[in-house]
Amino acid sequence: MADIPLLSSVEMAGFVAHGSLRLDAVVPPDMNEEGIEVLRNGVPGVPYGSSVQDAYPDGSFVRRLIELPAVAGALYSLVGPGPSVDHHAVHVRYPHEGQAQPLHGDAIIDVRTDAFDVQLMYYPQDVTPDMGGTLSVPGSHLRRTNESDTGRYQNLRGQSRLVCPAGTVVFLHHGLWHGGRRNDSDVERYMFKIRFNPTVRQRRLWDTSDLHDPRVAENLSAHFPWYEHATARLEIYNRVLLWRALTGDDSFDLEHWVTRVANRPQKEVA
Ligand SMILES: O=C(O)CCC(=O)C(=O)O
Ligand SMILES: [Fe+2]
Repeated sequence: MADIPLLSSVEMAGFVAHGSLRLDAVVPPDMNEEGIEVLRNGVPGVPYGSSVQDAYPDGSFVRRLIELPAVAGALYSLVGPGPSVDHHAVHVRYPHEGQAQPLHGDAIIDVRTDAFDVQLMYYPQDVTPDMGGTLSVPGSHLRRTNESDTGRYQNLRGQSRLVCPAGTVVFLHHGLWHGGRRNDSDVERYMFKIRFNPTVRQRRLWDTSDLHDPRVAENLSAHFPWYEHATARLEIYNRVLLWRALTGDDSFDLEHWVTRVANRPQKEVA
């Protein structure tokens, strides 16, 4: 995969900790202009499990979007070659609509620890602070909740309300808590989302040449302000499980937490 820029291990570790990866202004202005029109006109649904080739014909806007090198490189690093399309949707936040979408995860029931789907979110316009950018809660993706169970939470410390330049693409782990915010501006805010399912094992699909860079462990240890003192350790624990699955290195650990819990000696006393 020499022709697309793959993520580094440091970036992958950042994704495993945050549950998202943001690529600012990676879509060029002429495509963004076209993109707004495409989203305004609506993008017809495709059957669950469609291949990218079937869902988005060669040369179509969406196909060109996901073939942009930075987008293709990130997608390959996260879910590998040939992902299938779970579903896609155009999300519009309307001017002065008066309410936000409740916080939610898009997964209904999903307890996988060794695989994940990603959601590509594409913003063709500049998203200013009053336009209802997508709110997300860093580090929430491994705290397993079912879809809208988090809807009662209004604000969490350290939450991130997206403000971004036109042409920004964000990749979300399927479990990340998020929701469209209230649009207090005069313009419609557009976003196009595609959920991708991996069709290969998600193992060392990125550029692993920096696998032992100390920033990998540093990124995996990231703390987020909304975490409880004790339960925060469970987030780190779950990240270690995911990192082990992604790298195949079952000796990887942080603070010996997974090692301790994995210790079930089979040796009998003689
Ligand atoms: O509009 C947004 O920013 C988010 C939309 C969304 O998450 C959804 O409808 O599932
Ligand atoms: Fe959503």
